Amino acid sequence: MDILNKFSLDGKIALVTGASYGIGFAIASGFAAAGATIVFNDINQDLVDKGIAAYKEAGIEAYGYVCDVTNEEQVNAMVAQIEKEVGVIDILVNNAGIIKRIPMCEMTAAEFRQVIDIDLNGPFIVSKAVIPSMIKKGHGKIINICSMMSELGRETVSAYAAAKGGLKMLTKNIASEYGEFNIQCNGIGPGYIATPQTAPLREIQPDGSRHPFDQFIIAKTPAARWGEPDDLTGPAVFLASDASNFVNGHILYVDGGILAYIGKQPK
Ligand code: NAP
Ligand code: GCO
Repeated sequence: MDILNKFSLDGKIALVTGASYGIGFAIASGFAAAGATIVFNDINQDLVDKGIAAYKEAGIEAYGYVCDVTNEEQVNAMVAQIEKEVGVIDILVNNAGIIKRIPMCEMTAAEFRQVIDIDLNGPFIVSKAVIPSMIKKGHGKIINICSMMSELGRETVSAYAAAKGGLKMLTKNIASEYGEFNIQCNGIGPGYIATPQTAPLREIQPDGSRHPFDQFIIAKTPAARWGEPDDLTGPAVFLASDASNFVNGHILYVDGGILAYIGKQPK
């Protein structure tokens, strides 16, 4: 047996949502390296165009679509267009997401709802759109991008933690409800990754020192570093491939050990 073949994505079509840049772009690039055809969406044409150019620069001919994952009509139309222009989606990564860092009692209900809508309702809407064709095809892989906040809370991220905690359980429920159709649904829980979403937490201070939160994360991470988007590509290829056909309803934390560690004692 050539065990590496189990990790091949040759002939597979992968949709990664919100993947013009950041974690989604890295995961899609890893899928391409494993042989998959890459399809992605983002919220406006400018981002999609920039994404297509970035994929092209990386030697990847990606298909890009403008679609807001919270809009069921747009999502259903996008999936139908993908199936017509590219083919049936074999692998879905629900990556699109936002965060709002506001103390809960200062957050409006509208702000809370917006985070839940994108980070939790979005994965529901897109998964619901792709599962019927996966059932017809006889297989499918769904990977939900969860978070440390699927397990832990912290100040100012109430909506995000609620969404990512819900996404963990949506992952387990999709696994439970559709496992019999040879669909595996798992999550990836990244630790703290250096992307535009976390840039505010890593800003160099006026005195030239590292952001206090940056120092905190370094002390909380056994690997003593922020993750890079590329750290997620191997785990994502594993969960998208035949190598994980009996892994279902699992959240794979790719966090450098944060969840295992009480944190380094301050000097
Ligand atoms: P990012 O840099 O902010 O990228 C998020 C992407 O999602 C952007 O392209 C964004 O487009 C897109 N998006 C936002 N709302 C959308 C919508 N309604 N429909 C379609 N696309 C939408 O974030 P990231 O750091 O790469 O994170 C990607 C995922 O990983 C998110 O789910 C995040 O919660 C999760 N995550 C991140 C970290 C981390 O440390 N960075 C750790 C754990 C989990 P716009 O530019 O237009 O907003
Ligand atoms: C924050 C960060 C985190 C990361 C990630 C950790 O403000 O705490 O943005 O939420 O984005 O989700 O796994």
